[in-house]
Amino acid sequence: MEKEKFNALLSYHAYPLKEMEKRSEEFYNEIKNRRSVRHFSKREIPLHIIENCIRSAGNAPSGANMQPWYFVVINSPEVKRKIREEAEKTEREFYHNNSSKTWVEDLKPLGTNENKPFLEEAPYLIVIFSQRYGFLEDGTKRNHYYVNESVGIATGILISALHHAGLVCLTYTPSKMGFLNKILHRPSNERPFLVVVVGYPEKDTRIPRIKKKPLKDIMKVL
Ligand code: IYR
Repeated sequence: MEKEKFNALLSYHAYPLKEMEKRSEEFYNEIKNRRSVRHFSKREIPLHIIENCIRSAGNAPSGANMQPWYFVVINSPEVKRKIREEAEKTEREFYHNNSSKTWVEDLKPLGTNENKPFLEEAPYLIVIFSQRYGFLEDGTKRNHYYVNESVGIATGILISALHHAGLVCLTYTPSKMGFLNKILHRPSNERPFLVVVVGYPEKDTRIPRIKKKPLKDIMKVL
């Protein structure tokens, strides 16, 4: 290892076991209360809170540290309206024409349909793009690696950061997403990955009666 190219890990902080146990439990107790919400209050949120959450997401690990993500934050009513219009078009197709019966059936417990008023009601939409490749200074292509894994991890951190800040969100995947490049003027090396709808929950909002799998069903120790 060429030592001079590496830094000391000054930011690492070890805790005594008792403290670690407590912290892991506290984090679980906080994150287990995260729920996706589909009805948002129109109350605005200062942009710098969103910026901090995206800074957290941008700290995610990624294949060869290529950081193959881009976040478009939308507060403009006009842009939200365009997104809603196009999203509802593709969802009408999904729910009424094209799609697999089983898929639509599997969504019944969530109570979703082709109407997406939250796209205009929530104060922010964060559209996450994944970059299939990047560019060097001279314009030549630069490979990106494990793009979906990397952007998925960054998205998970973003969702956790929003929840930690006291906000709610919805991870929304329009049935077809190509229109997002057009409306948001993103280049062809970028693919829409996910829309994160962010805000405060609407007063008395309801959420689906769903359960998370218990630990015994999601892990084993060898
Ligand atoms: N995009 C549609 C359908 C949909 C698909 C999945 I997978 C969900 O978890 C929820 C909905 C919609 O958002 O209505």
